Amino acid sequence: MSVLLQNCRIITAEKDYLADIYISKDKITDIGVNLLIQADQIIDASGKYVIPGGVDVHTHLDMPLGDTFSSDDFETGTRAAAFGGTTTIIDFATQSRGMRIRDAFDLWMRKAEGKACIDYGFHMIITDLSEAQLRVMDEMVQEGVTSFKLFMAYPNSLMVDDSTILKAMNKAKKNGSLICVHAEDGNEIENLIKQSITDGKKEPIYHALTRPPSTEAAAVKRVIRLSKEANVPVYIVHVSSFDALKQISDARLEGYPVFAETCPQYLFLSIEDLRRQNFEGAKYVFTPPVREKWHQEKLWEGLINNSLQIVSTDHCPFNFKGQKDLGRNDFTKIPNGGPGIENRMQLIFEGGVNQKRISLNRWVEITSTAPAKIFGMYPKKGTIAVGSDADLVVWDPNAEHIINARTHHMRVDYSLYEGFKVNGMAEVVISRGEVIIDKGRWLGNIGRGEYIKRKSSIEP
Ligand code: DUC
Ligand code: ZN
Ligand code: ZN
Repeated sequence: MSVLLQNCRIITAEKDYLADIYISKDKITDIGVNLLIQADQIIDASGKYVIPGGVDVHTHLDMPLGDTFSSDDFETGTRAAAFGGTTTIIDFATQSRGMRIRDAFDLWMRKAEGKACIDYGFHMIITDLSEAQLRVMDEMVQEGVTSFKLFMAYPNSLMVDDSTILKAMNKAKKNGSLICVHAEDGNEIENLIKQSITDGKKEPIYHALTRPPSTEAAAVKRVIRLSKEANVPVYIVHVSSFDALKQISDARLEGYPVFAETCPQYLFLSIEDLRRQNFEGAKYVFTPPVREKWHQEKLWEGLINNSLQIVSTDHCPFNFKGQKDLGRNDFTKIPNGGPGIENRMQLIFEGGVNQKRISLNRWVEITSTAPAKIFGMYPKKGTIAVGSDADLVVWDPNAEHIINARTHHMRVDYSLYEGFKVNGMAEVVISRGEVIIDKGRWLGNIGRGEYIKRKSSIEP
C-alpha cells in the first residue's frame, strides 16, 4: 500500500515548508516538491497543515480504581485519541503494592492487545521496590518500558518514601531509564483532608482546598533535591501551579536536567469549575487539582520559554452518572480523573497558535516531538522525515468545532470543555501508513495498534 500526500504545508518542530510526502507501507520514504510517483491513494492537502501525529505520554485506559475502572478502555480511548490527531500514547501500567512488576507489565499488555487502535507504550508505576523488583526494572527497560513513575502522594496506596525514589533513581542512572514523579506532599495533604472531613467540609471544592499549590511545590522541590543527589534527570508529571513551575524553572536555570509536562485542564480550567452547583464540580475532580485562574497564563509562559516541554492529557475518565457520583456525600470518594485524550491537539492549537502564544512549530514540538524525544521514540515518532513511521495528520486550521459530549468519541458522559469553541481539527489521520480517519469517519481496524519498545530517553 502506498499513499502520496500532495501540496502539503509540512510543519515540524523545526521547519515549515511546502512539499509532497510519499508513504510506502508503514514508512515515509520520500519528501519532495512535485513528486512524480505512482501511489495507491492520493490525498490533496492544499490549504491544510501536515503535522506528525500527536504523541500523548500520559493516559490511563482501563485503569482500576477501587471497585471501578476508568471508562475508556484501549479500544475506545485510542480511537478517540485518533479522532483528535494523536497517533501514539504512553499509558501507565501499575504495580500495586505486593504485585510483581513483571505481572503488571503482562496485565497491561493484555489490556491493550487486540484493542488498541494506535501505537502504544507503557510507563511502569512502582509502589514496591524490593531488591528483586529493583532488578526487574532492568528487565523492563529491555522490554521497552524506559520510564518509571513514583508517587509522593496517596499515603495509603501508591505513595513511596524518598529513599525508594532515590533507589529507583540510582537504578535509572545505570539502565538509562527516566524517573517520572507525581509530586504532591501526600502526608501534608492527608492532614488537610482529615481536618476538612472533621469540619464537615465535603463538597468537591475541598478537593482543591486540601491540596494547595504549596503542597505541590514542596514535593517538586524535594524530588529535584533527590535528582541532584542521584545526578539523574527527572520528569515531573502534570504540573498544575506556578508554585511548582517556579521550582522547575529555577532548577533548569541552574542547569539541572529537570523536565516537566502540563495538561490542557490546567491551561483552560480553574478552581471555579469545582464550585459548580448540583455536584457538577465533581466532573473537575482530578489530581493535582485545578488552580486559581491566574496560574493558567504562568503555565503558558512555561510552555513558551521551555520550562515545560510537553503537554499531555492525564486522560483518566469516569462517568458523571454511576462513577463520579460515588462521592456525592464526600469528595474523597469521587473517582479521581478527567477525560481529554481527544481534545489535546485542538485545545493547544486554539489556546496556543490561534491565540498567538506559540508558533506552529512549537505546537508540534510540545504535542509530538518533545514527547517522542524525551520518551525514547524519536525519530520513529514525533517528526516527518524519510525513514520515520508514517504517522501524519492533515490538519484543517479553519475547521470550526464546538466541543461537546454528544459528539465526542470518548466513552464518558461529559466533557471538561463542553461548549468550548475551537478552530482547527484533524481531517485525515494516518497511522503507520494507514488512513484511519477521513473527515470524521473511522476507517481503521480495532486492535491494529502496535506496542512500541521504547529506547532509553534522550534529551529534547
Ligand atoms: N495521577 C495521575 O497521574 N493520574 C490520575 C490520578 C493521579 O493522581
Ligand atoms: Zn499523578
Ligand atoms: Zn495520570
